[in-house]
Amino acid sequence: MDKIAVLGGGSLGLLLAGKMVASGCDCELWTRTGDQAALLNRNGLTIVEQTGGEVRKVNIRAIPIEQATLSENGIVLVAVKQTAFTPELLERLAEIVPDGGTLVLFQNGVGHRQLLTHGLPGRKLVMAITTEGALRINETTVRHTGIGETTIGELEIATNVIRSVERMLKQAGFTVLLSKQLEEAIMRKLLVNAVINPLTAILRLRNGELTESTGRLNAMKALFQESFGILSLYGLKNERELWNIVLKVCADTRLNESSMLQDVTAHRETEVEFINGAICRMAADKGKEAPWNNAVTALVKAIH
Ligand code: KPL
Repeated sequence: MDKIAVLGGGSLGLLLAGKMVASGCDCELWTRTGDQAALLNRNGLTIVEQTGGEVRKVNIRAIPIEQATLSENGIVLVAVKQTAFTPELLERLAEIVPDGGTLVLFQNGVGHRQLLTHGLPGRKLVMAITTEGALRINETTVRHTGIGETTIGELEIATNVIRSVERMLKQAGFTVLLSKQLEEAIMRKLLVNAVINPLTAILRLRNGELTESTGRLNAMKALFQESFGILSLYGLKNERELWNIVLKVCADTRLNESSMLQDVTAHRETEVEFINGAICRMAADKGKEAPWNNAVTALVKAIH
């Protein structure tokens, strides 16, 4: 089996790496800081399950990104946010990931595929769209706050790589779907994030609390309708089904703090520019207005 690594010691990175190691996969975790790697190597990684509160500790091999290496056919699950793709990180990835290596991209929003296609030519890029809920409690502990689904798909890639990523994620207990209709899956996830993430961040609510009052539901609906209207100009269909999916994600991840709320609480830069900001740009390209998306983008930036 080719080497597999997860890049990113945030909530999703800890969840992916922890579950894969727990399922017997030989996977290592690349962190951005040496301190986090040292803590994980010393104390192990603790996963707290939402259902039943089961706690599992796994022994994980954590490596600071400066020391990471990858074999020729290695696979990296990239679980850092888009805001982390600094020129330094891209340069480091270009050194580590050889031509022919595979990067599986778990970012929210849009724009990262173009950035990495340009920044890391010759590498295979697989898009992964996930609705798993995860909350980082501290540098070595993650809570699995919502069971979701992960859709993975290909741009230009041999199917056996996709199959081996699928197999490893399934073995780790994740629900995985394969799709060739990636554009659609990306837009569907963009819509879910465009509604849930900024509103939970601005109102400081957990995902489940968003649907608990008429006022909040009205705001969700307005943001949803505007965003769907814009994305429908790019081919997105099934408005009613998608509204139900937004509500279902809130219910399934009700205890989760969205990644955007986690970012504003920790005073980190958010992905709003790649989610609602991207929808504003898509609207402008079609000569349309996007007042709700403009407003939430400005408000989330104002908090940060
Ligand atoms: O993707 C998410 C996020 O927080 O970024 C959801 C699915 C909304 C879970 O919180």
